[in-house]
Amino acid sequence: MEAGTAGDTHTPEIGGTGGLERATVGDAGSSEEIGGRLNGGAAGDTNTTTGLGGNSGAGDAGNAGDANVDDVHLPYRDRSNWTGVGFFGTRGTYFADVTGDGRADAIASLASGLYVHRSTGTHFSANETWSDVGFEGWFGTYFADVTGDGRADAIAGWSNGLFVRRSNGTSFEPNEQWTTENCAGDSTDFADVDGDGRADVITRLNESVVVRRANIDGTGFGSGETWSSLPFAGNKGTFFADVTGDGKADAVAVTDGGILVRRSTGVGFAPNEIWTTDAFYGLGNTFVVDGTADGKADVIAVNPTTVHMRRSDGVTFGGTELVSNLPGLPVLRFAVDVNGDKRADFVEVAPDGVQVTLSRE
Ligand SMILES: [Ca+2]
Ligand SMILES: [Ca+2]
Ligand SMILES: [Ca+2]
Ligand SMILES: [Ca+2]
Repeated sequence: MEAGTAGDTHTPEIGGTGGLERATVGDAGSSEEIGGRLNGGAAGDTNTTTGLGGNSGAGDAGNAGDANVDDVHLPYRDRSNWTGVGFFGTRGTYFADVTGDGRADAIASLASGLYVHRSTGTHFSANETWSDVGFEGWFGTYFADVTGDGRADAIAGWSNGLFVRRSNGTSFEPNEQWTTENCAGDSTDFADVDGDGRADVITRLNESVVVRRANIDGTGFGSGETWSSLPFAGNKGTFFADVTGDGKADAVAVTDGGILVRRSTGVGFAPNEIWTTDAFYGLGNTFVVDGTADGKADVIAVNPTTVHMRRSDGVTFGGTELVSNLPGLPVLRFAVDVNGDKRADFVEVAPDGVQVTLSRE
């Protein structure tokens, strides 16, 4: 039996695929689905907010020097349309490397299935059907490499467990149940915290942070381990990314009073370290991703007309640098490497297509 979506067979309490979509991104559009995917996010998509950082309040720490910088040398400059036409999934739009070539691909989740447009490094190529049934979770749908083969797999989070459909490079294989535990919390993230090349599950709860590691066989998640017996949260964002460059994702809390890091030891998160003593976050988005290709994730703050970065040197985040003065589009935005040079690029899901701003040296 093709197991289909997790909702169909495993979560009667939620009521199937019509259930909640709390963590699904990009679902603002309500237009007809195929048209939405192929012919444009149109009005629906423009209602999507610029996201995680929120648009209220003060607190952009880094506006110094904008007017005098020679933008020719900025790392993020020209924007180009990688799809030519509007692209978004009514159940979610994602960017992850499902083919294993180092370039993040574009993924649209619709009720009818999962659709992939491969990155060529210069554009997203033609539509491919990777699943002819819908696949989404109640509390979240994710794309991360949990099997360790370099290809991001599809993951659906339900109250009765996590369901994985592994990528084989050309499609998502049948549904597998990887844990029977509820991994929902204040947030659920997938990142490789123990450095074995497989993304693990990180659940933040009111009183702790629980990790379930992907097993060495690539067949399931282990039981819950308490990696922090204290809560961990940033009021401007909480992230799991390798800021120290040892291959293990660390915990990063971005707050309006500074940025805290708890290093992964491989078996837990070490005590808090203060990596910035001043506020640094974006009014549009804040990302903790490697913008410099040194293997250490940096903090990138996207504001309405500027983007700033503070580089990780492995022990702290350095001074604020202007990296782009391209005004951001008021659409869903991602920071992910789409051309395989190890530097995160900006990807904006605009009504007329997916706009990419590549990073460069
Ligand atoms: Ca995989
Ligand atoms: Ca792992
Ligand atoms: Ca870096
Ligand atoms: Ca790149």
